[in-house]
Amino acid sequence: MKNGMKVVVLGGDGFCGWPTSLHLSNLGHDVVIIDNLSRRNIDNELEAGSLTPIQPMGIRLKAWKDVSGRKIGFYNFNIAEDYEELLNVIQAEQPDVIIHFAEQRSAPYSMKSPKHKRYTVNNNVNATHNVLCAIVESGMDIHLVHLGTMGVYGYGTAGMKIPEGYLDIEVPTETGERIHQQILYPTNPGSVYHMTKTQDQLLFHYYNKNDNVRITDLHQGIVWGTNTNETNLDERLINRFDYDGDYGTVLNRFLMQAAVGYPITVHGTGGQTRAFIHIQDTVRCIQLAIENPPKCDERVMIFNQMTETHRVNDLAKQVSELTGGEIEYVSNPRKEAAENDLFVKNDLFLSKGLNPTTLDNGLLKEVTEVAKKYAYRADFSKIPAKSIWTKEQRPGIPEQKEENLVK
Ligand code: NAD
Ligand code: USQ
Repeated sequence: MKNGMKVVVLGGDGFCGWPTSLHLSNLGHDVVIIDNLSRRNIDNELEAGSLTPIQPMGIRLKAWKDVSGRKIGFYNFNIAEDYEELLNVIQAEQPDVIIHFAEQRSAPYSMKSPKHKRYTVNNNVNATHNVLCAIVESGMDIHLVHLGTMGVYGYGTAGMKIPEGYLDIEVPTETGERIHQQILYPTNPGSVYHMTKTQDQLLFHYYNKNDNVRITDLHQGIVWGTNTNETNLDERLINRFDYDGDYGTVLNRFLMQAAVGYPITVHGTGGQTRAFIHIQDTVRCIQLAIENPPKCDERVMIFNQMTETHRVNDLAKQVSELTGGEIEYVSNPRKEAAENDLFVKNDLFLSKGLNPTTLDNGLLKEVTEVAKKYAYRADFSKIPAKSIWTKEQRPGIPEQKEENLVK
């Protein structure tokens, strides 16, 4: 690995992108962020916001300079629409690595209406395609690291652990021979958002095959936690904490709900099993991914970026036992299986030296403490998940009326 690489972080103002940018800058890399602040605009649209008081980009960057003495560059434009600007920045900055977080990442937001479905597809697929196209047009050998999702596989198990991207298959030929092949694991998205990530996979496959673009696709599970070693250095560096029904993810929502005295909203029976990773491990995995790039003629490298799997109902019980929070089983607004098992391989990151942070009570408490500290900023009306997958589903609103809940 080169020391002090030039790293362009697409989506570096977001929940995963911001702590990653700080982590890589802290390691001595020269980091430049591109972000159109669309996530902050979606907060305005939804009249919701981060529980933690995130600072404007200018203040974030100044705080980092004050704390570390290091400068992070910033460009504000839309990579899905401003292709020429993206190409110009790539040519000017000459990055060794581009890390691509810049997509609309909420499944419920992507299912809210035809407008939201179309925005998610246009934004995500064009963003990814523009990056690939610009890398090729620049003529540079740039390693692209993309944040994908475990949801590309669906959450089933064909009686085996989900492999890292590729499935070994045996094809019977007409002569009776059996030929071994590896194919991309069949996709099975559960939302329009997840579907865009399955499309990304094909774009990567094609540009890798045709143009030898070096690509690492990280199939990440649900990220929990809020702060990392670097965001903890100064209050102005604080990371996002999404808790609303569209952007809040399950474990952080449960911890926040318990902390502010709102029922823990388990959808349906809570039988869904999902893969999880702590935000501190997210930034470490991305470090490992850029330190271990694929070779120039290697196929797309796919890692499962997760450390453990849990059933939603078990998480709710664990949070309830830890905090005394009350569980409420609400309607499931999503069209998803009532129950699933999930077994996942994550050998690649373990082999590169990842030492997984597991879901211990200390870390769960830490998130609860952050949520308690900023509980005064919570808007209870934004907590229930109201985006429904089809007309058959009902919003996940607790029976207790909002006004009866202690604030
Ligand atoms: P986020 O919404 O907090 O951050 C995404 C950032 O990208 C935002 O700052 C947004 O303004 C920016 N962005 C979006 N579209 C853009 C565009 N067209 N041009 C420029 N900037 C744009 O999301 P996150 O939680 O940080 O997720 C980052 C990536 O990781 C996503 O691709 C997501 O699919 C993936 N991921 C997230 C999780 C999770 O639990 N948060 C889990 C698995 C995978
Ligand atoms: N759930 C509840 N109660 C809640 C919220 C969610 O029971 O209050 C349930 C959902 O019904 C679902 C599960 O928890 O079964 C996970 O929901 P989630 O919102 O935490 O996760 P998801 O929609 O899958 O999306 C998140 C990120 C997305 C990322 C994905 C990784 O928003 O960007 O791609 O996790 S994964 O789940 O592995 O596909």
